[in-house]
Amino acid sequence: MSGDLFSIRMHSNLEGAHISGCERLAPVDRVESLAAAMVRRALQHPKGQADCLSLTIEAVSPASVQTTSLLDLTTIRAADYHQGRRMAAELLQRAGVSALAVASAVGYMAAGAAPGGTSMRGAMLVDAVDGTRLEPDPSRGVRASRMDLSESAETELRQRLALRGLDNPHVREALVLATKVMSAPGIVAELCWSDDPDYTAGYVASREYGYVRFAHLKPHGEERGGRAFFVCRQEVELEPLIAYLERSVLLITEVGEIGGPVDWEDV
Ligand code: PML
Repeated sequence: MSGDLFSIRMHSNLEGAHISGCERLAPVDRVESLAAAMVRRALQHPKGQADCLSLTIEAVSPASVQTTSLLDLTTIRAADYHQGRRMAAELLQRAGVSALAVASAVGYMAAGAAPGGTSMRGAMLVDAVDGTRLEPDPSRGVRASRMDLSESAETELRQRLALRGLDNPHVREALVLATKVMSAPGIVAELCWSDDPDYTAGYVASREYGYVRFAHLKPHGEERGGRAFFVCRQEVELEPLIAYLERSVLLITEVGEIGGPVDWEDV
């Protein structure tokens, strides 16, 4: 990726409820095609055709771009979502999240974390010790934003994911987002499962274990999903943390390991 970058961000709603969102960082010659793909995606989403979508395209100051390496990815075999959630909960605790905070986040996500029991547009911020929710707006949540792969890292990642049968937008976008989240000071771990009814997978991300995915973290057909970012409040103030997640610009230039499916005992 060369030249100045643009941040291209889309989010869409249907009857006031969040449907989809995505974003890229790209040089000017790719802006038009990426923006068109985002509009197509909002209009062809499995949750329904959006009736309102917003697209933001803005230049990014070159001096503000930080670079990093992608988290390593591992898949753990899970027979069903009950087993997947048990293993995800155990992994979160190994990463430093209390059992209380895990139970709190899983409970909110399973019930629909936005007011009215729908999925949030962004993520919950959850205190990693006592499980309280910290995000200022429980409907919008906090969005990890302004991050992407360089073109060469994207090519490399797609080749490595394809070898594992994982080269799809869910995995690519979630891995990039989790990498940004785990680069934030004061974040202990992240839990996510998809709000796409046809996609049952989810993951736990942490600095120690990387991006660990489970094929099933929810039942098929379930629309309630989302993200919880677990925060160590002793390490960080909320305002600068949210500013970092939403506004700092992160370009991922190196790809990590893409490991094959393993059993829980091998983690
Ligand atoms: C989403 O796209 O809605 C979140 C996807 C999370 C899991 C992605 C994966 O399969 O690793």
